[in-house]
Amino acid sequence: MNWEAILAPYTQAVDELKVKLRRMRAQYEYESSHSPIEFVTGRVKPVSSILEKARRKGISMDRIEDEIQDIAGLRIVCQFVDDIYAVMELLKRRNDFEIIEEKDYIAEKKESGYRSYHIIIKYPVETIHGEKILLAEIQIRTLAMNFWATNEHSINYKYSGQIPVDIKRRLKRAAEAAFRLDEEMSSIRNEVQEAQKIFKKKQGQDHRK
Ligand code: 0O2
Repeated sequence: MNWEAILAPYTQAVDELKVKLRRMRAQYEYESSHSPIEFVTGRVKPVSSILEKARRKGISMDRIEDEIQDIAGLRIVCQFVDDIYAVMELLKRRNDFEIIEEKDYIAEKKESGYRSYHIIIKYPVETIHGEKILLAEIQIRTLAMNFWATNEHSINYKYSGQIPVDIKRRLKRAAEAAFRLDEEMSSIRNEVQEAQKIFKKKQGQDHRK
């Protein structure tokens, strides 16, 4: 299989979507209002991970692009849980892609303790052979959820998915601690935001000195 050719439109989609989603944050900055988006990352799934997922899920080579929905993956990280739903509203209003699936792993966390909001979108890219509509996954999560998921992902990789029981238990406890952190921060959200506004204003003043 010519992976370079297959993945080229996905690389294009990730590049385009990173720019578009990052501009959303920039627009809030121009307007000096709180951005529900803290930062945006994106990646194209490595070929080895695509093949591993296909093998694990029994997906044949000719079905990979239809059934592996996260070959193009974007991640939007927010400060507060409410921001996730604000971002979802913004994404639903857009005309440049269609949301075809929503998975709320915040309301219903995964067995591992994983929390995040996922959407699958249909996104059109312009290629030299015409338009290609492909699938991409956008994960939306808080900084605390991201911290947990990044660490759990590394541990999972280290143990090839067979995490020892004791570490699994600790990870679940850590997931609950991250959840409580999000709850506590939400309860003092106004304080945090006011402090950040004051800090930003001061930074602006210092910059002009
Ligand atoms: P990557 O790129 O290494 O992160 P699945 O059957 O669960 O593998 P499915 O059905 O395609 O996958 O969709 P799901 O579970 O909605 O989303 C899969 C992606 O969500 C994963 O991608 C992770 O990025 C993230 N994710 C889901 N569950 C967990 C979890 O328990 N821990 C962590 N850290 N991340 C999770 P991949 O395929 O792992 O790829």
